[in-house]
Amino acid sequence: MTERCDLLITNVHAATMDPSLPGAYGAIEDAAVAVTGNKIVWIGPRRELPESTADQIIDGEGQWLTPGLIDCHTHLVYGGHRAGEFARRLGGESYEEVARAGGGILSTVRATRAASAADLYRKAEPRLKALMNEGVTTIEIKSGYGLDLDTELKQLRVARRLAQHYPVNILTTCLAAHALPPEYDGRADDYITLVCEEILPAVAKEQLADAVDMFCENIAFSVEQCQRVIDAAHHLDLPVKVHAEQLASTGATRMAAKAGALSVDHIEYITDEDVAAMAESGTAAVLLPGAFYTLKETRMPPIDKLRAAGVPMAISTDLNPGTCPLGSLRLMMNMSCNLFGLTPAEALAGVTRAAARALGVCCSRGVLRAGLRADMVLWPMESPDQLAYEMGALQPAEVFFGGRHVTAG
Ligand code: DI6
Ligand code: FE
Repeated sequence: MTERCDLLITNVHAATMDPSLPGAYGAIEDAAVAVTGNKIVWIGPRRELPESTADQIIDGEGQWLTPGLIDCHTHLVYGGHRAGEFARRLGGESYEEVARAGGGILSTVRATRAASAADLYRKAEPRLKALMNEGVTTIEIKSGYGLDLDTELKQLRVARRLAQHYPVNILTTCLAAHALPPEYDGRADDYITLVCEEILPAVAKEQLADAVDMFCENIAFSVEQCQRVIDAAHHLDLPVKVHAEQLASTGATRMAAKAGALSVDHIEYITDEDVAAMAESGTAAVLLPGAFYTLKETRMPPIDKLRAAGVPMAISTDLNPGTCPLGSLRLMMNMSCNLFGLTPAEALAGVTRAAARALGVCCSRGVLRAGLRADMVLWPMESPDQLAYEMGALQPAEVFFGGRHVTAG
């Protein structure tokens, strides 16, 4: 019997990233991929392809096919910019000093509160497109530059609206516990009460967030305050993620792991016990080398220990106006190798399979496998190692979003 599918791609090499296949890339040389609807229905060596007919057949011309890239940690909906702060930091002021002087996150909060939803949408579009143009098919977007009910809702609605207009999956995260708004100065516990009792329930009621995040750091919220946010999120059936131990060791990672968090992000200052706790809970590590680079940090996340413990290591841009105004996930792959010592294959896993884990969507994407979404990128390259190595000239030849061919470039 002849199988029928919507799309058949032949004459490609597939970097499936499927850990059940041999090799770091789970590579299938001279592969074929069959797609029906928005899913992969068959993938394997071309010579094993069952006799098939397809509405559309694409000759991959010997290029490489990867899963669509996933940027699992961004703050790409915001008002204003912080080029002035960049100059101050170049002049010697630290990120913490700028933040404590009322700049940093709070300056973006002022700009985001002042912006209309239409302004925020227009400013976010080129950031989104920059990521999409390099083969990103799933993007997480956080709020956290509102710090009041209306502006948090405004940011999340803009993120949801982007998803309606662009061929990309957008997952949204409420990061209302990002910084203490000026009107709550000296009353952090009261602000956390507002987050738990008003902002999160309103966000959940409108189904505006797929997860809840928090900034657990000496310049932001304490472990105790973050635990309250976690409890409130769980009460609303929302999974949690934590910005943890970027600037100091705080215990945030252990708290997050104990709560079964999807991910802990940054984690430059984690200890051996933290790594063990993550391995036990299945919490993913999200490495953000662009923020490390921008802040000229010197303390590295403990990559060897994470690797040895089998903790999934995702890589993301952290795209935001303060610590990583760098809208390129491919550049982050390169930085994760050069700055953190990941292999090129770990870098690709970090923006596919592990990033899907960090978002809690690994049952639907992140590897090329029958039954998963046909989010795929065809790259004009001879080796998948080139993805972490070669910036600029190497661009996707084709991007498929849920089996649909979307214009690349
Ligand atoms: N960690 C970060 O890297 C960003 N937020 C956070 O909690 C930085 C946000 C900013 O500086 O605007
Ligand atoms: Fe962040």
